[in-house]
Amino acid sequence: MRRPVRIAITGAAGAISNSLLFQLADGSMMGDDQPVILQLIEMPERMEALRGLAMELEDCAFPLLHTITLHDNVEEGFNNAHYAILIGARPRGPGMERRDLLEVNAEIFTRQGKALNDHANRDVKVLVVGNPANTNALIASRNAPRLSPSQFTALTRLDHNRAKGILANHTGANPQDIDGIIVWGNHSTTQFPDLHHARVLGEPVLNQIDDGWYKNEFIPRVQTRGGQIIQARGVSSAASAAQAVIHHMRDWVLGTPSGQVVSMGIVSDGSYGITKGIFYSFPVRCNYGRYQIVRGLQLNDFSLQMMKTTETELLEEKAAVEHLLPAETAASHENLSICLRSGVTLYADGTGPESASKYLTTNRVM
Ligand code: NAX
Repeated sequence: MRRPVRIAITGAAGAISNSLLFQLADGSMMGDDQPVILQLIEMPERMEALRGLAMELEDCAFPLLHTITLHDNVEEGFNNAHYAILIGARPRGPGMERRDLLEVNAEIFTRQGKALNDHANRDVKVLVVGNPANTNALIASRNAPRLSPSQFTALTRLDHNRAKGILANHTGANPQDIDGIIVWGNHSTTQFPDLHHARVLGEPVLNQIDDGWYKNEFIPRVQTRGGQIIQARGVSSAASAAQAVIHHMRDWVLGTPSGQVVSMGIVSDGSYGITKGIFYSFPVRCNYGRYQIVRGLQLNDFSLQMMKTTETELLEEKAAVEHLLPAETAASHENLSICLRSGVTLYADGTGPESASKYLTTNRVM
């Protein structure tokens, strides 16, 4: 049996976690030979609900569930975590402007970035789910100077999966026969679900669907899907979000299936002309625990315009929280090459390369 890995989850008693935790415990994310330690984090007033959820997890008798720990603060909850899934965030309240929402969440993610920096495993992989996810990822990452920006990601896989599901339904194809969908930009209504590189069974999708349907129905449907679900259900997407978290982390850790492209919110290195240092959803492939942006795609004027719109929104979000971003981490986010770290895991017991750092210097690309 392999050594257990530590997975920290904030917002652990919420709706998304309610679906997610059972999949984490049954091996869906890390594989069916990887034991897990779940470090569950909630607000103090939700600890009793969290205790109930932990009892349910125990009652499933999952062979891979090594330990569950419960925490009412992130400093303790992130201790030695190899993976951190940041779901807890403040929802928009009545009369709250978008700027207010950005500000209250900025405080939460500033603290979480610092706690990851100080307490998590040096090679922690972080996924931000709580909204506004891209900008929350930026804030957390900018507050973690010891970690590489490439260790932080934002969830746009739900948008990617939504695009695939809706397209599969429209064309009658099986979702597994569709590849090359890209979601560019922000996890918001400005995102650009791009089908120009998508194929069904190897054939370009845009040859098989009506351009009017693509531009006037498909794109807005994917962009506003979250709102449509809230309208219909009265609450926001939960099970599909949990599934997307599993897909995102499993691909990052275990690799994307050969040749497949997925969408991840990651720090921009300037690819495709996107401003460096913001968290933007790009097409990526993953292997050996690292992701790489798919390069060399031809983009037409329509795509470039759509990508610009969502980039502009992210720049506005960044401007609204600029005063909370430490100046000392600006350079590392805009010049990735000076701060990338290896993907080697350092265990809390001191084994790992740090003890041998005199002989081992690592600056491998993550
Ligand atoms: P819930 O309201 O059901 O659960 C959130 C939980 O987080 C609550 O139990 C709350 O007590 C806890 N929490 C709040 N602040 C916390 C903090 N600072 N530390 C620890 N715990 C904290 O929301 P849920 O439906 O689970 O959604 C959670 C977040 O995901 C929301 O921000 C939501 O907007 C966002 N989403 C993001 C998606 C994405 O694709 N990126 C899609 C789904 C979802 O809308």
